[in-house]
Amino acid sequence: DRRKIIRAIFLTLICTLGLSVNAQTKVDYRVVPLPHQIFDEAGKRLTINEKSPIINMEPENSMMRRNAEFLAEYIEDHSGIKMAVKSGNKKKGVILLKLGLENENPEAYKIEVNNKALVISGASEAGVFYGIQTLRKAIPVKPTSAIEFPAVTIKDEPRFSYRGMMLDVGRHIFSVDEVKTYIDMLALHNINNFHWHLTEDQGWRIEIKEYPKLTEMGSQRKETVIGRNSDRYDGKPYGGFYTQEEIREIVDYATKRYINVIPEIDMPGHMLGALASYPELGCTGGPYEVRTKWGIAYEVLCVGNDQALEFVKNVLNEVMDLFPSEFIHIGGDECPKTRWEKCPKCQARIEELGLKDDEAHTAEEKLQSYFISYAEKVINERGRRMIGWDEILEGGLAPNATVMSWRGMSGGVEAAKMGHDVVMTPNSHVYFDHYQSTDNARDPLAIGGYSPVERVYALEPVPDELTNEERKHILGAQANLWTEYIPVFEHAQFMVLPRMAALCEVQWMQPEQKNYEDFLSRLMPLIEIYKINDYNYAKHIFDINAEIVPNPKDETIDIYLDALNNGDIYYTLNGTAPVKHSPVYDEVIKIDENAQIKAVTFFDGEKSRVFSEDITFNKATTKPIEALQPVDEGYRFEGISTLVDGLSGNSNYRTGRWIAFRGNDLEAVIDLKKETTIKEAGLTSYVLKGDWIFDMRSFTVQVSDDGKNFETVARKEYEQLGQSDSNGIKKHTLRFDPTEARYVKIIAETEKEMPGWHSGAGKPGYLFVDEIIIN
Ligand code: NAG
Repeated sequence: DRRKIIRAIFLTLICTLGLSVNAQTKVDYRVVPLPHQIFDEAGKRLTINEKSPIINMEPENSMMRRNAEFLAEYIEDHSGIKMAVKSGNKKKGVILLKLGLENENPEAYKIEVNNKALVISGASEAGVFYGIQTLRKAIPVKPTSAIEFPAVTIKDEPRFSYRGMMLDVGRHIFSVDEVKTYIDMLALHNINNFHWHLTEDQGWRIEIKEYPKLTEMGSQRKETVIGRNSDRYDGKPYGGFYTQEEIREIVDYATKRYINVIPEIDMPGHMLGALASYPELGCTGGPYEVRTKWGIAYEVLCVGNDQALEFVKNVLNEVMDLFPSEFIHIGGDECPKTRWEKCPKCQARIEELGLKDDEAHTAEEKLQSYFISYAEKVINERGRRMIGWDEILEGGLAPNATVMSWRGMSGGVEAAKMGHDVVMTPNSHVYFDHYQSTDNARDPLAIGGYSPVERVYALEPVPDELTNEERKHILGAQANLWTEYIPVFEHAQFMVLPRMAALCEVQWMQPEQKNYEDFLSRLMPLIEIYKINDYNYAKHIFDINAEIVPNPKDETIDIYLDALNNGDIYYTLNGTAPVKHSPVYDEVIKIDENAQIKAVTFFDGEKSRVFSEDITFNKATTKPIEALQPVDEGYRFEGISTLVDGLSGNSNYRTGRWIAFRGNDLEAVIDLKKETTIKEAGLTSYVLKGDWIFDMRSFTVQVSDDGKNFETVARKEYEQLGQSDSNGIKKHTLRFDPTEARYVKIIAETEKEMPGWHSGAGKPGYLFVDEIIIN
């Protein structure tokens, strides 16, 4: 009858509408990190809705029960669909979670979807959890009443067993809830080790019952320096710590998410929090105060003092009571030996142990090694393993130590060659306190450095130079978040997201499967998950990406632009703000006179940051240039042509705008391509003495008309830098009588031996240079 027909039409309508809604909420298994194998299966999709339960097939297993609850929570967060969680061993139900996957890797999992069920099986509970993470990330963030899963088989397992992320709570502390959120962020990225840096010069943050003053006094500093160790202080007391109860709560929270918490008690340097509380533990006996500025302090633990060793033993034992972690981190970084050299107790200990300077190590370095081995014994006695920063190699490595390589990868290589385990966390790639863009003026103040998402992604933790046997010692990789310049949690999130997404592909995926472009496309849905969780993330990846290259053939500076969304890019060349009726970029922009390029794109209705760059021409710009002595390998970037690319570097020397010379000199010849009248030549350098970057010692300009015989037209020598000479950008310009030249040679001598007052005394300094100016 008519009513039936109308109802039928109505139902069909609803269904089609429903389907079209669902068609938009497309499940995509290509998530971050990309699963190892995804086999698209022929066959019908599986539809789930609120009537489809999640069934835990291991009813006796509380971890599995919790896994099922996590999945239900995630599905509700993404879609609004509330699914019941049931236990049972009956093969009924739509999503089934089970153990028993046969795989040597305990974190392996498999997902199988056909039109009857979705089964996640794991080699362990953790494996099931990672399957759940993959499934969660595959489900789009969009309210809906049903989700359709294409038939598939996914087989996945991580490359590395150690996938870490560090958080420094010494410089700035974060609340228990914030730390839990950090742990949630780690779980989303399949990270399984949370390295918790709990003690510092600027604050001791963990309650130790036997030493109450550590938190009464050591957790409080009277004020904090403003900016990068300016002479000004904020006058505001700052402090805080975690009670043992809170620590237990956090460890439990992490354990439920298959994250091991590695506590770090940083020793014997970075310990002013402890020394301020118990001055008898230092070489001079104090008084000490909790440090109010950043950097390295001379005051360290007195290793000649038995009481100090007793302290270390007791603290480590209480720490091991709180943290079930196999690895216990003892720090070991940046411990100056100044006090030990003068301290009678330390010298007596050196004597007693018969430690002597030799070619490789000083007696004080060996004293450090003695101390670290002592800590290791305390840790090993409880069946745990010690891990420390790569300085623990100095003076000889403790017998069972694992090394966390932060000053590049060389410490890790050395340790692996000695048969020790290693975690790679090089500050060249994964120091998340470093800048994420070259446009430092528009980013929040950071410690320095430059590690954009792409550089993080490029990290390969296993160095080529290792043999197959040595490679097995590379347990994995970690990124660190030091928080000197990160006072609040939203800022911490901004520093780690989305760099953590790039990190997790380094940690999880096989290197041959990694692909940065592909990663960026898969990152978008992950960012939707950041959004629903209110995670503050950095948006630099949406910025315009520019490649600016000098083209000596056409004598132009060529600009190539692209943006993540492949959307239109609008630009101007005269410094005015680009708008939607500005020219649209469609092919390389060729610049042959001074210009200020600005460009913008639009993304999801949002405007990207305005890209802006000044290009300034002089007679050397775009001209062929040849280096007669090599550029330093570590700071080569695009090489010598950087000096004639029309761009100038800012106060961040790692962006690729500066190149460096070390050990040899800058010696380069520029071909002006025709006889040209010139009367001045200039070169810009960048000085940062603390980072071993010195200025040039002489600057010479020579000219030639055949490129073979050069004649000096100007030369200037410079004094060695003194301790109080300023850092920063230095312009060196030499003027001379107008002369005709086809070729110009620029020679800048580097500092061959850094002065006596410097920590690198006697070693060669870096010379960082940028634009050559010839007029
Ligand atoms: C290093 C210090 C650390 C500091 C960080 C800043 C290590 C192992 N030590 O100098 O205390 O916060 O760099 O990037 O990284």
